[in-house]
Amino acid sequence: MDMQRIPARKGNHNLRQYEEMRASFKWEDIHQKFSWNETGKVNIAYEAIDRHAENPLKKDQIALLYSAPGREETLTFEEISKQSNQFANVLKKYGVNKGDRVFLFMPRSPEFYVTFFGILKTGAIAGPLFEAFMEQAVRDRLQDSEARMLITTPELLERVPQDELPNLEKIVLVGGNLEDSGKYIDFTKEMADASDAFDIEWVDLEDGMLLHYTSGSTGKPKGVYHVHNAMIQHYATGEWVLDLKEDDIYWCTADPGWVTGTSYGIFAPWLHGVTNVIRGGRFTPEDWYETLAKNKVTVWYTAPTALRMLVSAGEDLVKTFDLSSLRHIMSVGEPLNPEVITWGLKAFDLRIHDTWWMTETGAQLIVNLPSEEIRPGSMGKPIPGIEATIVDNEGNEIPPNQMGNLAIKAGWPSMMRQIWNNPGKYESYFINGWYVSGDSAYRDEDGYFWFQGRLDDVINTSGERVGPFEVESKLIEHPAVAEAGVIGKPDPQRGEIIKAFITLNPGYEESSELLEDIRKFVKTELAAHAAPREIEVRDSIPKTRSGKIMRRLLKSWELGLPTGDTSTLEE
Ligand code: 6R9
Repeated sequence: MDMQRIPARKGNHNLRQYEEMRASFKWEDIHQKFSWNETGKVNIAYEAIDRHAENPLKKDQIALLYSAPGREETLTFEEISKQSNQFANVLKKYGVNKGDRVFLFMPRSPEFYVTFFGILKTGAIAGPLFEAFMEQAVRDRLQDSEARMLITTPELLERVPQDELPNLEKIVLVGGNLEDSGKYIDFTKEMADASDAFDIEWVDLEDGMLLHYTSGSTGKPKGVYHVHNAMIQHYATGEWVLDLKEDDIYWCTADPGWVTGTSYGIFAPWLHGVTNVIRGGRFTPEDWYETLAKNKVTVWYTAPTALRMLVSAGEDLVKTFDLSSLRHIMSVGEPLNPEVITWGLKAFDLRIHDTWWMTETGAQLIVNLPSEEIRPGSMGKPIPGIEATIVDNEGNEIPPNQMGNLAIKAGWPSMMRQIWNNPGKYESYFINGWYVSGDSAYRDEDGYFWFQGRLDDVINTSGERVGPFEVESKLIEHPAVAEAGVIGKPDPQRGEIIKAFITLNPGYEESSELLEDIRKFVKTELAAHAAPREIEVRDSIPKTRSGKIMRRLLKSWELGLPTGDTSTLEE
């Protein structure tokens, strides 16, 4: 087969239909599919869960097919609906109102999904956090969002610096056996007392629903604010890109602390009423295949890092599992290597469809559609309703085959509506009516987009977005570290690894113990995925005259590349 072009397979629509949609589709066309068409009021929790629970033919269908080491459980649409009603009543009892921020900090578990929808049903804004976050990461997010309530587990509680969170009124503890006292609310006990009927808070399409914190190249992580309206695009891409049909068994491997784990781990599948596989815990390649085989997964959404891990595990392993149910695979988060696509054709006899989008975009924008030819190495084309282009630094469109900044015509349904508490930052994303992504890319004559890299210093390690500034700030909190500069270093398995350059304070000598101690410090205070895999001690860190760390220069040195313009380098 010609690796440059992988022919289309069958999808929900054929190519001609997509081309027609690209020419004439309007997002408003999707509105008719939802109840707000009549009432003008909406709640994404109703459309994703309660709507199916009200349907006699759907209510007993398994919505959540959960497994983790030591725990297997299923929940039907009716069960999630009732349990999230119960939890919404608990939240109301403790004074949660529309617009309040309620955060979730716990492992993937049935309780995560129940409490998540409970939050949305009250009209409050949900803020999911990665379970792996350590104290500093938790503090930054809860402080910035002024969260009133947090749902967590007794094990994770020690990472919540309660003294420094004046707005945090209550903490719901899932698991354990705590007496209700003062700040703590016992989940199990409260749920047992709560009614499973709840008057859902009907909100406007533009009302807030979700805050996802994500990293930029400077400053603290920023709160990307999404509204209920996003569901229009979650629904549409669920049909076009995920290719969902009602009897699908769908698995998205992403954690809900990441936008992929909410938009495509929660909303898109359940808006379509499919059975959603959730796998908790850490995985080996065997676990991945077993999850696919045992649950007879039909549609699978994963990431290049995971796929590369499977490639390394070899073709013999995949052949020992019955994966005959699988019919559609997608990837997101990092560039999808053509080698992985080639391997997918051999291992699964399926194409792997790349999808491009960001926390800020809320849903997929540039994709390989099932009925469209794939050009390995390209992210594909914009979905219907989306206009994408390449712009220069002034926001002017540039011709095909020239590299520039990937930009999207502002105004799509799932676009972020705010950066929490930071209107200036929000404005800085837009120029001439374009949302400018910060990814460099080019577009070929046929309209396929080709990713080239990040234009800023943001690191993408195993698909996780890490801001160098956060890691540098943490590093210099270590008593031995005077200054730090952090870069992403290319890595065949992880995309990039985090490499830190540091200078030491007087009185400290370089040793492998010290470097390991510094690494551990970042790991335990910030997050495991943010800990540098490599640390290099230097006499100085290159800085501009205005004192900014020149990460670009560090990177050039690391890669043995020309250093370019160093005129702003401090002597
Ligand atoms: C959904 C998500 C966004 C950044 C984005 C880009 C990179 C995402 C990609 C991709 C190459 C793809 N990225 N998808 N790079 N090919 N298909 O990943 O959100 O965590 O905010 O990251 O990830 O650099 O700008 P987020």
